[in-house]
Amino acid sequence: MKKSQFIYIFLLLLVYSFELNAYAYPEFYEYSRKVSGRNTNCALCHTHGDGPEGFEEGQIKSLNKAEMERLMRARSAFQPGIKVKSPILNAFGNHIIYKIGKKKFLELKSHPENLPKELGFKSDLDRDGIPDAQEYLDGTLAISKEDGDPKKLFIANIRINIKHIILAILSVSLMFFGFVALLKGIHLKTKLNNSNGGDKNEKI
Ligand SMILES: [Ca+2]
Repeated sequence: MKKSQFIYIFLLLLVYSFELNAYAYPEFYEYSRKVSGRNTNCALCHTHGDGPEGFEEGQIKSLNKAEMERLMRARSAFQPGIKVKSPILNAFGNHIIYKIGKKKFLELKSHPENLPKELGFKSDLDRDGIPDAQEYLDGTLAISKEDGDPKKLFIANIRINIKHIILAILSVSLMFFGFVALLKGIHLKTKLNNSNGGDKNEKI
């Protein structure tokens, strides 16, 4: 057996042993589901909506050697500040590991309500105006700008486009006042013409 094959099999066994003890951490999406009332699932943080266990794309048994190594690097990132790119996690899942580290993340399993506070409300991965931590509480995807609380998306869109909205209102207002001024001008000219016509008739 080649050395690379041996390493690959070793990594597989290591990952599977981890999986037996830690399957997708449902505590987090269950908490999100409870507080939001939305039907959230593993897709909150994982590449695959059914979680990491399985043979499909984004699931552990489909990973090649390079992906397996990335997975192991992510799983050993116990301290915060380590950039990871786990193939079974989406950008939000990877951001959680980067922001708080795997150690803190595991501690939060018994207190998933504290995850937003630990993450903070600055990061907005999909740039839809709703912070990642808030999307966790809302049960929406932090990696999809189409997925968000409608009212919050509406307000966020107004904030993002406020300059364009003000410019549009100003343009419409100017057009309106310009049109009114034009009508007044036409009216005055017509009145003046009628008045001049009347004077001429009187002279004749
Ligand atoms: Ca967002």
